Amino acid sequence: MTQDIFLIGAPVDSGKRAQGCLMGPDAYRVAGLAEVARDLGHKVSDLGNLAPESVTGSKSENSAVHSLDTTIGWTRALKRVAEETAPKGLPVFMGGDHALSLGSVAGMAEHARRQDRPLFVLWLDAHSDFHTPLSTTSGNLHGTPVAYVTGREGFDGFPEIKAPVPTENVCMIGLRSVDPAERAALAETEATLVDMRQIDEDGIVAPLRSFLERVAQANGLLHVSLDVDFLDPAIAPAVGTTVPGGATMREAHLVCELLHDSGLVASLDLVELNPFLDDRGRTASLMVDLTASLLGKRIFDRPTRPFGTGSLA
Ligand code: 5AB
Ligand code: MN
Ligand code: MN
Ligand code: MN
Repeated sequence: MTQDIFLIGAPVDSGKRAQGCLMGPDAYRVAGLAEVARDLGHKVSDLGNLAPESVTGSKSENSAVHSLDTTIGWTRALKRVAEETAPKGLPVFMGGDHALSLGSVAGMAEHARRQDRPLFVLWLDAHSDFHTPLSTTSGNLHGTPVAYVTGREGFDGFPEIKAPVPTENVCMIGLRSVDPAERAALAETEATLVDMRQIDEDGIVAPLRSFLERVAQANGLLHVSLDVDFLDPAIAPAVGTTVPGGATMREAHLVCELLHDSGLVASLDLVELNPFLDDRGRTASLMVDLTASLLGKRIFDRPTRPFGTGSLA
């Protein structure tokens, strides 16, 4: 299946204090993301880099929160471009830090609402990113997008989300760093939480397949958010928030291969790459390789088991 793919550069760097993610979109370009997708037969348009809308005067009750105006400005711009692009093909948001997903997922939620289909979110990350601007102690808003898109309180000044993503439609895989406030809030939800221990014990395929099965049966649209720190820092060093004990190269490829076979992916975020911290471009190249797997690159052709038929073990 070939697709119309839209590459959207989003040099968001406001979601945390350490800078460098703004170089992410160009690192993906240099690593050949567009060429790789074209070689797989897709039609690719690079829409260039987006800029944040201008916002001034926003305030948070939490004094730790920083760069609120800029992050709200990015959220507005990204929500709009996601809404405009999703009806035409597959948007790939080249980040930028994970504050990017405040806008990309909000826009996809609006797109899904207009299509009268449910949105599902797969969060591939060491972290749950379930803080609100009120609960965060770091003040770093890249740790908040899942809370925002699921409709938690505390996002004053951010665009309204008319159809928040129900928490039962969220699956997080790769978890190994969850703050106490996030843990308590997640316990009140129906989100599927797959931590590294579960991956070690049961493998990464079983929880992913059962989630994809649910998406297919609901005729859902799937947004995938891939944080570089999902991967083990030994293979993906170019990230500010490294957490040891992450996904291996093969686990990550397998996730992307299954995502491709599912035919369910409607939009993709590539986030948290900080090229300033990279080792001869290897993290950028790995992220491009993973995207290639998600877009249909395979070692050999193989019969794919259909999703949505209830036939999966
Ligand atoms: B990332 C932390 N929970 O709130 C916080 O990298 C980390 O987008 C957030 O997943 C990590 O600052 C955000 C300690
Ligand atoms: Mn994240
Ligand atoms: Mn993370
Ligand atoms: Mn991070």
